Parts: sequence; C-alpha cells; structure tokens
Amino acid sequence: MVVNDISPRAPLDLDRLQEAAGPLWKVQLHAAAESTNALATASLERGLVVVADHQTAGRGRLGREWVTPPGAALTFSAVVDPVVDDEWWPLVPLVAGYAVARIVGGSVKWPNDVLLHDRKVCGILVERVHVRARGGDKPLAVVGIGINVDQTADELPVPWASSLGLLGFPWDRTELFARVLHGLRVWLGVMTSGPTTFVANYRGRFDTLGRDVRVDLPDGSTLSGRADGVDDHGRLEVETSGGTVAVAAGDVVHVRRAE
Ligand code: BT5
Repeated sequence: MVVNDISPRAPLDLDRLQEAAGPLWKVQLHAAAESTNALATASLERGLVVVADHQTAGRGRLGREWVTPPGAALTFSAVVDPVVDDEWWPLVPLVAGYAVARIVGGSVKWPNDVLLHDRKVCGILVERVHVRARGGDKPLAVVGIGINVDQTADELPVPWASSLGLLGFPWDRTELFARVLHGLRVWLGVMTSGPTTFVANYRGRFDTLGRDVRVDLPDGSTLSGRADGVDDHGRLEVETSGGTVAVAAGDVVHVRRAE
C-alpha cells in the first residue's frame, strides 16, 4: 500500500491525475460538481473519467444520496465499454466494488458496497447508457465510484460509514485513483472471457456469505433467509424456508443483516 507525504486534503491536480491514470484514460477534473455520474453520462465518451474534488449532489442507487465533504473523498465516474454479453452486464457493478475492495483490503457487501472493518467506505453506482454506433445502439457503462478517503468521524453521513484514514489506512487520493482505475480495467478484462474467474474471486471477498439477511424488494415485501452465495450472474442466493431464491441487484432495495 502506498502511504505518502502528500496531505490527503491537498486539492486534486489535473496533471497529476492524468499522469496517474495513464494514456488509456482521458481525465476531466471539476473543483466542484453535482454528480460525476451525471457529467459522465452527459458527455459519453469511452475512456473518459470525470473526477470531482467536491461532489455536491452525489447520487446513490435508487435515488439515494452519496454525501461527501470537500477534498476528503475520491469521487469519480469512468465511461467504459465492458465488452461482455448482455447476460453478464449485471456483474459490472460487482466488478467495480470488487476491484476497490481488493485495493483497500476490504470486503464486498452484496452487491457492491465496500466494507472495511465492517464499515462502508465505498459505494458504486453503475449506469448503463446507450450510444449510437454503426449498426445500432451500443451500451456503455458509467461506473461511478465514491471512496471515503479522509473524512473525520463527524464528516460521515451515517453511523455505519467510515473512511480509510479513520480506519488507519491513509491514502493519497491520486494514488488511489490510479490503482482503482487500473483494477477496474484489469477485472473488466477478466470478464471478457466469461464470468467464472471473476465470480470465483468475488466470492473470496464476499462479506455477506452465511449471514442472516432481510432483503427488501421493490413491491414492499421482504425475503428473509440465509445468504448462501452468489451465482454466476451475480445474483444473491438466499436460502429461505421455501427454498433457495436468487435475487438480482436491480430488483433489491436493501439487503440488511437480520438482527
Ligand atoms: C451507493 O449507493 O453506495 C452508490 C454511491 C455512488 C457514489 C459515486 S461518487 C461518484 C459517482 N457520482 C455520483 O453521483 N455517484 C457516484 P447506495 O447503495 O444506494 O447507498 C447510498 C446510501 O449510503 C445512502 O442512503 C446512505 O445511507 C449511505 N451513504 C451516503 N453517503 C455515504 C458515504 N459517504 N459513505 C458511506 N455511506 C454513505
């Protein structure tokens, strides 16, 4: 892990970010922006990475919010072409969460929250966007990644959140950015030959296994059972009294640990 002498709160610098990202990415930096996902979705360009030093209206999944103070978090969105069959698209957010978890030494709470010491330090929001291409529409993924790097306890929006710094792992945001982009590229690359290798690795960092969970579904109902695993499509397998049910991330409002 890289720990260095650059203050984590030093403002991000475009030249440093671009150098860290390398020539395969085109970095765009905003001192302040509402949501990097919104910006990346608006100017869809494969390889574009939109970074905000301060994200003022960060988006979570299902209309929820992602809240970070100025200069303390890493918030960015990368436009990628996952080159996978439609059937494996639901795995793209899991790939992003897994890539971050590996780098920060954390685990993944299904589907893609990154936990460290049982606290959420990173959230992922992937949006699938269609661009016009020769021969029809082509989907691209806007992979939004928010990592709590240096927040103090009173800067965290919810009690179950923490930051890497608070947990004893200080990171330079630019260095972390470079590592995460690289990891994302590597693991999306692994996915192009099918999900098996990725899913096996994901299972190794899967925090939810064996836990009693309550899954809130969009229609207001809940499913209770024991998290039994993740299938090859990235669905959570829940062992219920009526048998095993596989739930897809897109169909789930919340997965809570049963108390
Ligand atoms: C997520 O949603 O965890 C996805 C967050 C994605 C944020 C990135 S930042 C760059 C890019 N641009 C964007 O606009 N978004 C992406 P979800 O699983 O729905 O979790 C949201 C919930 O996490 C909130 O309802 C809070 O309970 C909690 N939360 C909000 N801010 C948090 C933070 N900084 N750390 C930990 N938990 C947080």
